[in-house]
Amino acid sequence: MRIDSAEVIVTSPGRNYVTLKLTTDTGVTGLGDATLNGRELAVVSYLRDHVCPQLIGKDASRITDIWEYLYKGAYWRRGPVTMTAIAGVDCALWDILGKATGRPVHELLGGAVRDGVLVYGHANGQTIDDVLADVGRYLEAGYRAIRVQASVPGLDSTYGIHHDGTGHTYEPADARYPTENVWDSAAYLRFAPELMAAVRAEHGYDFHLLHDVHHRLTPREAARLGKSLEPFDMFWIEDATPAEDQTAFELIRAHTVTPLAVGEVFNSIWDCRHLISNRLVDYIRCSVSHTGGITHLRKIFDLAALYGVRTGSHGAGDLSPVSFAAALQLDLAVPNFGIQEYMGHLSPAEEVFKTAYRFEDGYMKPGDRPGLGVEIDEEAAARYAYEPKSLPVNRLRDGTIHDW
Ligand code: KDG
Ligand code: MG
Repeated sequence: MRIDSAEVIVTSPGRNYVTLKLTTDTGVTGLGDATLNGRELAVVSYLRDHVCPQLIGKDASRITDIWEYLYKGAYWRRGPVTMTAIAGVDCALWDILGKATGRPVHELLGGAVRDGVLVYGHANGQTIDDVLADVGRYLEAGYRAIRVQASVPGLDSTYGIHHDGTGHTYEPADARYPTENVWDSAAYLRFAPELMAAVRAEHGYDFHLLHDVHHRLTPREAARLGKSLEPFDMFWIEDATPAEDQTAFELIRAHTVTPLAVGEVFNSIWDCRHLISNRLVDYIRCSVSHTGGITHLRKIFDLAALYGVRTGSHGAGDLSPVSFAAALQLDLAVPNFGIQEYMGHLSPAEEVFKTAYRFEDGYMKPGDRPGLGVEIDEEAAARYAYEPKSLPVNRLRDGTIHDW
Protein backbone atom coordinates (compact mmCIF):
# COMPACT_ATOMS: atom_id res chain seq x y z
CA MET A 1 0.00 0.00 0.00
CA ARG A 2 2.12 2.86 -1.33
CA ILE A 3 1.33 6.56 -1.30
CA ASP A 4 0.41 7.54 -4.84
CA SER A 5 -0.62 11.16 -4.40
CA ALA A 6 -0.53 13.89 -1.77
CA GLU A 7 -2.81 16.89 -2.25
CA VAL A 8 -3.24 19.98 -0.09
CA ILE A 9 -6.78 21.34 -0.04
CA VAL A 10 -7.27 24.90 1.18
CA THR A 11 -10.84 25.97 1.86
CA SER A 12 -12.63 28.60 3.91
CA PRO A 13 -16.14 27.47 4.88
CA GLY A 14 -16.56 30.08 7.60
CA ARG A 15 -12.87 30.02 8.42
CA ASN A 16 -9.70 28.76 6.77
CA TYR A 17 -8.81 25.08 6.86
CA VAL A 18 -5.86 23.24 5.34
CA THR A 19 -6.44 19.54 4.67
CA LEU A 20 -3.92 17.01 3.45
CA LYS A 21 -5.38 14.21 1.34
CA LEU A 22 -3.22 11.15 0.73
CA THR A 23 -4.23 8.44 -1.74
CA THR A 24 -2.62 5.01 -1.98
CA ASP A 25 -2.02 2.86 -5.04
CA THR A 26 -4.79 0.61 -3.69
CA GLY A 27 -7.24 3.53 -3.87
CA VAL A 28 -7.54 4.24 -0.15
CA THR A 29 -7.66 7.93 0.83
CA GLY A 30 -6.76 9.49 4.15
CA LEU A 31 -7.32 13.00 5.53
CA GLY A 32 -5.27 15.03 7.97
CA ASP A 33 -5.87 18.56 9.26
CA ALA A 34 -2.90 20.91 8.82
CA THR A 35 -4.48 24.21 9.81
CA LEU A 36 -2.42 26.79 11.70
CA ASN A 37 -4.74 29.71 12.34
CA GLY A 38 -3.49 32.96 10.81
CA ARG A 39 -0.40 31.26 9.34
CA GLU A 40 -2.13 28.72 7.09
CA LEU A 41 -0.12 29.29 3.92
CA ALA A 42 3.20 28.69 5.67
CA VAL A 43 2.06 25.11 6.33
CA VAL A 44 0.66 24.79 2.80
CA SER A 45 4.06 25.67 1.38
CA TYR A 46 5.88 23.39 3.84
CA LEU A 47 3.66 20.53 2.72
CA ARG A 48 3.47 21.23 -1.02
CA ASP A 49 7.07 22.30 -1.54
CA HIS A 50 8.88 20.02 0.89
CA VAL A 51 6.85 17.16 2.35
CA CYS A 52 4.43 15.91 -0.33
CA PRO A 53 7.10 15.09 -2.93
CA GLN A 54 8.95 12.97 -0.33
CA LEU A 55 5.84 10.94 0.49
CA ILE A 56 5.23 9.54 -2.98
CA GLY A 57 6.06 5.84 -3.15
CA LYS A 58 6.37 5.36 0.62
CA ASP A 59 4.58 2.46 2.35
CA ALA A 60 1.51 4.10 3.92
CA SER A 61 1.32 1.51 6.70
CA ARG A 62 4.74 2.51 8.12
CA ILE A 63 3.31 5.40 10.12
CA THR A 64 6.07 5.67 12.74
CA ASP A 65 8.81 5.41 10.16
CA ILE A 66 7.29 8.20 8.08
CA TRP A 67 6.89 10.31 11.24
CA GLU A 68 10.57 9.85 12.13
CA TYR A 69 11.59 10.48 8.53
CA LEU A 70 9.78 13.83 8.42
CA TYR A 71 10.88 14.88 11.92
CA LYS A 72 14.53 13.81 11.92
CA GLY A 73 15.00 13.98 8.17
CA ALA A 74 14.33 17.72 7.98
CA TYR A 75 17.19 18.35 10.45
CA TRP A 76 15.28 21.51 11.58
CA ARG A 77 13.07 20.27 14.36
CA ARG A 78 9.82 21.21 16.10
CA GLY A 79 8.04 24.53 15.65
CA PRO A 80 4.35 25.04 14.83
CA VAL A 81 4.70 24.99 11.03
CA THR A 82 6.76 21.79 10.89
CA MET A 83 4.73 19.96 13.53
CA THR A 84 1.38 20.97 11.98
CA ALA A 85 2.56 19.67 8.61
CA ILE A 86 3.74 16.39 10.17
CA ALA A 87 0.42 16.15 12.02
CA GLY A 88 -1.44 16.40 8.71
CA VAL A 89 0.56 13.50 7.28
CA ASP A 90 0.31 11.40 10.47
CA CYS A 91 -3.46 11.73 10.82
CA ALA A 92 -3.97 10.98 7.12
CA LEU A 93 -1.89 7.80 7.53
CA TRP A 94 -3.91 6.66 10.56
CA ASP A 95 -7.07 7.35 8.53
CA ILE A 96 -5.71 5.18 5.70
CA LEU A 97 -4.74 2.38 8.07
CA GLY A 98 -8.21 2.46 9.61
CA LYS A 99 -9.95 2.37 6.24
CA ALA A 100 -7.62 -0.33 4.90
CA THR A 101 -8.34 -2.57 7.91
CA GLY A 102 -12.00 -1.60 8.24
CA ARG A 103 -11.55 -0.27 11.79
CA PRO A 104 -12.06 3.09 13.50
CA VAL A 105 -8.69 4.49 14.56
CA HIS A 106 -9.38 4.13 18.29
CA GLU A 107 -9.49 0.36 17.82
CA LEU A 108 -6.01 0.48 16.28
CA LEU A 109 -4.83 2.50 19.30
CA GLY A 110 -5.81 -0.28 21.68
CA GLY A 111 -9.56 0.14 21.71
CA ALA A 112 -12.01 2.34 23.61
CA VAL A 113 -11.50 2.66 27.36
CA ARG A 114 -14.68 4.72 27.80
CA ASP A 115 -18.08 4.98 26.15
CA GLY A 116 -17.97 8.66 25.27
CA VAL A 117 -15.72 11.69 25.38
CA LEU A 118 -16.60 14.38 27.93
CA VAL A 119 -16.60 17.73 26.11
CA TYR A 120 -16.81 21.32 27.24
CA GLY A 121 -18.69 24.03 25.37
CA HIS A 122 -18.07 27.78 25.29
CA ALA A 123 -20.52 30.03 27.12
CA ASN A 124 -19.81 33.74 26.94
CA GLY A 125 -21.31 37.19 26.66
CA GLN A 126 -20.83 40.91 26.95
CA THR A 127 -22.36 41.12 30.42
CA ILE A 128 -22.71 38.76 33.36
CA ASP A 129 -26.42 38.46 32.59
CA ASP A 130 -25.65 37.44 28.99
CA VAL A 131 -23.22 34.82 30.29
CA LEU A 132 -25.71 33.43 32.79
CA ALA A 133 -28.27 33.02 30.01
CA ASP A 134 -25.68 31.34 27.78
CA VAL A 135 -24.62 28.91 30.53
CA GLY A 136 -28.31 28.09 30.93
CA ARG A 137 -28.53 27.25 27.21
CA TYR A 138 -25.53 24.91 27.44
CA LEU A 139 -26.94 23.15 30.49
CA GLU A 140 -30.27 22.81 28.73
CA ALA A 141 -28.48 21.27 25.73
CA GLY A 142 -26.98 18.62 28.02
CA TYR A 143 -23.41 19.91 28.55
CA ARG A 144 -21.72 18.74 31.74
CA ALA A 145 -18.73 21.06 31.38
CA ILE A 146 -18.76 24.70 30.30
CA ARG A 147 -16.02 27.24 29.70
CA VAL A 148 -17.09 30.73 30.74
CA GLN A 149 -15.72 34.01 29.34
CA ALA A 150 -17.17 37.55 29.59
CA SER A 151 -16.20 41.04 28.51
CA VAL A 152 -14.17 42.76 31.19
CA PRO A 153 -15.96 46.00 32.16
CA GLY A 154 -14.06 49.02 30.84
CA LEU A 155 -12.37 47.14 27.99
CA ASP A 156 -13.66 47.44 24.41
CA SER A 157 -12.82 43.89 23.52
CA THR A 158 -12.03 40.74 25.50
CA TYR A 159 -10.79 37.34 24.34
CA GLY A 160 -13.37 34.62 23.87
CA ILE A 161 -16.55 36.61 23.22
CA HIS A 162 -18.62 35.65 20.17
CA HIS A 163 -19.35 38.32 17.65
CA ASP A 164 -22.53 37.01 16.18
CA GLY A 165 -24.16 34.99 18.92
CA THR A 166 -24.09 31.73 16.92
CA GLY A 167 -22.04 30.01 19.58
CA HIS A 168 -19.49 29.01 16.99
CA THR A 169 -17.31 31.96 16.20
CA TYR A 170 -15.28 34.46 18.12
CA GLU A 171 -12.70 37.14 17.60
CA PRO A 172 -9.59 35.35 16.26
CA ALA A 173 -8.86 35.74 12.60
CA ASP A 174 -11.47 38.27 11.61
CA ALA A 175 -9.33 40.77 9.75
CA ARG A 176 -6.67 40.76 7.03
CA TYR A 177 -4.27 42.52 9.38
CA PRO A 178 -4.42 42.13 13.15
CA THR A 179 -6.96 44.22 15.02
CA GLU A 180 -5.48 45.78 18.16
CA ASN A 181 -7.17 45.28 21.52
CA VAL A 182 -6.47 46.98 24.84
CA TRP A 183 -5.81 44.80 27.88
CA ASP A 184 -5.84 45.60 31.61
CA SER A 185 -4.91 42.78 33.99
CA ALA A 186 -5.97 44.69 37.12
CA ALA A 187 -9.51 45.19 35.78
CA TYR A 188 -9.65 41.51 34.78
CA LEU A 189 -8.44 40.27 38.17
CA ARG A 190 -11.15 42.28 39.93
CA PHE A 191 -13.84 41.00 37.55
CA ALA A 192 -13.10 37.28 37.13
CA PRO A 193 -14.14 36.17 40.69
CA GLU A 194 -17.34 38.22 40.37
CA LEU A 195 -18.14 36.43 37.11
CA MET A 196 -17.55 32.93 38.50
CA ALA A 197 -19.45 33.73 41.71
CA ALA A 198 -22.45 34.81 39.63
CA VAL A 199 -22.33 31.62 37.53
CA ARG A 200 -22.22 29.36 40.60
CA ALA A 201 -24.92 31.41 42.40
CA GLU A 202 -27.27 31.13 39.43
CA HIS A 203 -26.55 27.62 38.15
CA GLY A 204 -25.03 25.77 41.11
CA TYR A 205 -22.08 23.42 41.28
CA ASP A 206 -23.42 20.41 39.44
CA PHE A 207 -21.35 20.92 36.29
CA HIS A 208 -17.68 21.50 35.49
CA LEU A 209 -16.69 25.16 35.19
CA LEU A 210 -13.65 26.13 33.10
CA HIS A 211 -12.00 29.42 32.20
CA ASP A 212 -9.31 30.47 29.71
CA VAL A 213 -6.93 33.22 30.86
CA HIS A 214 -5.22 33.15 27.44
CA HIS A 215 -1.63 33.72 28.58
CA ARG A 216 -2.17 37.22 30.01
CA LEU A 217 -1.04 37.23 33.64
CA THR A 218 2.25 37.36 35.48
CA PRO A 219 2.96 34.37 37.75
CA ARG A 220 1.96 36.34 40.85
CA GLU A 221 -1.25 37.56 39.22
CA ALA A 222 -2.04 34.03 38.09
CA ALA A 223 -1.50 32.74 41.63
CA ARG A 224 -3.87 35.40 42.93
CA LEU A 225 -6.47 34.49 40.31
CA GLY A 226 -6.26 30.80 41.16
CA LYS A 227 -6.68 31.58 44.85
CA SER A 228 -9.59 33.92 44.30
CA LEU A 229 -11.41 31.30 42.21
CA GLU A 230 -10.97 28.43 44.70
CA PRO A 231 -14.48 28.85 46.21
CA PHE A 232 -16.02 28.26 42.76
CA ASP A 233 -14.55 24.78 42.29
CA MET A 234 -13.03 25.35 38.87
CA PHE A 235 -12.32 22.33 36.67
CA TRP A 236 -9.31 24.34 35.49
CA ILE A 237 -7.90 27.71 34.63
CA GLU A 238 -6.17 27.54 31.27
CA ASP A 239 -2.99 29.27 30.08
CA ALA A 240 -2.75 31.44 33.18
CA THR A 241 0.68 32.74 32.14
CA PRO A 242 2.58 32.64 28.84
CA ALA A 243 3.29 28.94 28.45
CA GLU A 244 6.94 29.14 27.47
CA ASP A 245 7.89 30.53 30.91
CA GLN A 246 7.65 27.17 32.63
CA THR A 247 9.14 27.94 36.03
CA ALA A 248 6.27 30.43 36.46
CA PHE A 249 4.07 27.45 37.20
CA GLU A 250 6.06 26.69 40.37
CA LEU A 251 5.01 30.01 41.84
CA ILE A 252 1.37 29.57 40.80
CA ARG A 253 1.30 26.03 42.23
CA ALA A 254 2.76 27.17 45.53
CA HIS A 255 -0.20 29.46 46.13
CA THR A 256 -3.31 27.78 44.78
CA VAL A 257 -5.03 24.41 44.42
CA THR A 258 -7.12 25.57 41.45
CA PRO A 259 -6.24 23.07 38.69
CA LEU A 260 -4.01 24.34 35.89
CA ALA A 261 -4.17 23.51 32.19
CA VAL A 262 -1.69 24.42 29.49
CA GLY A 263 -0.49 23.32 26.05
CA GLU A 264 -2.40 24.77 23.10
CA VAL A 265 0.70 26.58 21.82
CA PHE A 266 3.03 23.64 22.44
CA ASN A 267 4.08 21.48 19.53
CA SER A 268 6.24 18.70 20.92
CA ILE A 269 6.77 16.47 23.93
CA TRP A 270 9.82 18.58 24.77
CA ASP A 271 7.56 21.57 25.45
CA CYS A 272 5.52 19.47 27.89
CA ARG A 273 8.17 17.41 29.66
CA HIS A 274 9.17 19.81 32.45
CA LEU A 275 5.62 20.78 33.35
CA ILE A 276 4.43 17.18 33.35
CA SER A 277 7.34 15.50 35.10
CA ASN A 278 7.35 18.15 37.83
CA ARG A 279 3.59 17.90 38.22
CA LEU A 280 3.23 21.62 37.63
CA VAL A 281 0.02 21.26 35.62
CA ASP A 282 -3.05 19.06 35.98
CA TYR A 283 -4.14 18.95 32.33
CA ILE A 284 -2.10 18.93 29.14
CA ARG A 285 -4.00 20.70 26.36
CA CYS A 286 -2.00 20.08 23.17
CA SER A 287 -3.92 19.64 19.94
CA VAL A 288 -3.52 16.69 17.65
CA SER A 289 -2.99 19.08 14.71
CA HIS A 290 -0.23 21.22 16.17
CA THR A 291 1.67 18.49 17.98
CA GLY A 292 2.70 16.12 15.23
CA GLY A 293 -0.53 14.13 15.00
CA ILE A 294 -1.84 11.06 16.79
CA THR A 295 1.57 9.34 16.94
CA HIS A 296 3.28 12.15 18.85
CA LEU A 297 0.33 13.29 20.96
CA ARG A 298 -0.06 9.71 22.18
CA LYS A 299 3.53 9.89 23.51
CA ILE A 300 2.75 13.12 25.35
CA PHE A 301 -0.38 11.60 26.85
CA ASP A 302 1.51 8.47 27.93
CA LEU A 303 4.19 10.62 29.60
CA ALA A 304 1.41 12.57 31.34
CA ALA A 305 -0.14 9.32 32.59
CA LEU A 306 3.06 8.51 34.48
CA TYR A 307 2.68 11.69 36.53
CA GLY A 308 -1.08 11.71 37.05
CA VAL A 309 -1.59 14.53 34.55
CA ARG A 310 -4.77 14.22 32.50
CA THR A 311 -5.52 15.25 28.93
CA GLY A 312 -7.65 18.20 27.87
CA SER A 313 -7.07 18.62 24.17
CA HIS A 314 -7.47 21.92 22.45
CA GLY A 315 -10.48 21.79 20.11
CA ALA A 316 -11.05 25.35 18.94
CA GLY A 317 -13.10 26.00 15.79
CA ASP A 318 -9.95 27.01 13.94
CA LEU A 319 -9.01 23.31 13.88
CA SER A 320 -11.03 21.48 11.23
CA PRO A 321 -13.56 18.69 11.83
CA VAL A 322 -10.80 16.29 10.67
CA SER A 323 -8.71 17.42 13.64
CA PHE A 324 -11.63 17.12 16.02
CA ALA A 325 -12.40 13.60 14.80
CA ALA A 326 -8.74 12.59 15.26
CA ALA A 327 -8.76 14.04 18.79
CA LEU A 328 -11.87 12.02 19.65
CA GLN A 329 -10.27 8.79 18.44
CA LEU A 330 -7.31 9.37 20.77
CA ASP A 331 -9.48 10.61 23.65
CA LEU A 332 -11.44 7.40 23.54
CA ALA A 333 -8.31 5.25 23.75
CA VAL A 334 -6.12 6.86 26.46
CA PRO A 335 -6.65 5.92 30.13
CA ASN A 336 -5.69 9.37 31.47
CA PHE A 337 -8.23 11.31 29.40
CA GLY A 338 -9.60 14.38 31.20
CA ILE A 339 -11.82 16.44 28.92
CA GLN A 340 -12.01 17.60 25.30
CA GLU A 341 -12.74 21.14 24.10
CA TYR A 342 -15.64 21.26 21.65
CA MET A 343 -16.26 24.59 20.07
CA GLY A 344 -18.06 23.28 16.99
CA HIS A 345 -17.81 24.59 13.44
CA LEU A 346 -19.75 27.11 11.41
CA SER A 347 -22.49 25.61 9.23
CA PRO A 348 -20.67 25.98 5.86
CA ALA A 349 -18.03 23.59 7.26
CA GLU A 350 -20.74 20.90 7.36
CA GLU A 351 -21.07 21.15 3.56
CA VAL A 352 -17.35 20.47 3.19
CA PHE A 353 -16.61 17.97 5.96
CA LYS A 354 -18.95 15.00 6.42
CA THR A 355 -18.51 13.82 9.99
CA ALA A 356 -19.71 10.80 11.94
CA TYR A 357 -19.29 12.10 15.50
CA ARG A 358 -22.34 13.12 17.52
CA PHE A 359 -23.04 14.88 20.81
CA GLU A 360 -25.06 12.91 23.32
CA ASP A 361 -25.81 13.88 26.90
CA GLY A 362 -22.60 15.85 27.48
CA TYR A 363 -20.39 13.32 25.70
CA MET A 364 -19.13 13.09 22.15
CA LYS A 365 -19.35 9.74 20.36
CA PRO A 366 -16.97 9.36 17.41
CA GLY A 367 -19.06 6.73 15.61
CA ASP A 368 -17.70 3.51 14.20
CA ARG A 369 -16.77 4.41 10.64
CA PRO A 370 -13.37 3.03 9.61
CA GLY A 371 -10.48 5.48 9.97
CA LEU A 372 -11.08 8.91 11.48
CA GLY A 373 -14.68 8.98 10.28
CA VAL A 374 -14.59 12.20 8.21
CA GLU A 375 -14.87 12.68 4.45
CA ILE A 376 -14.29 15.84 2.44
CA ASP A 377 -16.51 17.09 -0.37
CA GLU A 378 -13.93 18.65 -2.65
CA GLU A 379 -16.49 20.40 -4.87
CA ALA A 380 -17.95 22.10 -1.82
CA ALA A 381 -14.43 22.93 -0.59
CA ALA A 382 -13.66 24.63 -3.92
CA ARG A 383 -16.63 26.98 -3.43
CA TYR A 384 -14.98 28.55 -0.35
CA ALA A 385 -11.82 30.37 -1.40
CA TYR A 386 -9.04 31.08 1.08
CA GLU A 387 -9.38 34.43 2.88
CA PRO A 388 -6.22 35.85 4.51
CA LYS A 389 -6.96 36.56 8.18
CA SER A 390 -4.99 37.32 11.32
CA LEU A 391 -5.31 36.89 15.04
CA PRO A 392 -5.65 40.10 17.09
CA VAL A 393 -2.81 41.82 18.94
CA ASN A 394 -3.05 43.09 22.54
CA ARG A 395 -1.64 46.32 23.93
CA LEU A 396 -1.68 47.62 27.48
CA ARG A 397 -3.34 50.99 28.11
CA ASP A 398 0.00 52.77 27.54
CA GLY A 399 0.50 51.09 24.16
CA THR A 400 2.93 48.35 25.22
CA ILE A 401 2.46 45.09 23.30
CA HIS A 402 1.08 42.37 25.59
CA ASP A 403 0.34 38.67 25.17
CA TRP A 404 -2.89 37.99 23.31
O1 KDG B 1 -6.07 30.19 17.01
C1 KDG B 1 -6.08 30.53 18.36
C2 KDG B 1 -7.25 29.86 19.05
O2 KDG B 1 -7.24 28.47 18.80
C3 KDG B 1 -7.25 30.10 20.53
O3 KDG B 1 -7.26 31.47 20.77
C4 KDG B 1 -8.48 29.45 21.15
O4 KDG B 1 -7.51 29.62 23.31
C5 KDG B 1 -8.28 29.07 22.58
C6 KDG B 1 -9.08 27.97 23.12
O5 KDG B 1 -8.81 27.56 24.23
O6 KDG B 1 -9.98 27.48 22.42
MG1 MG C 1 -7.15 28.46 25.08
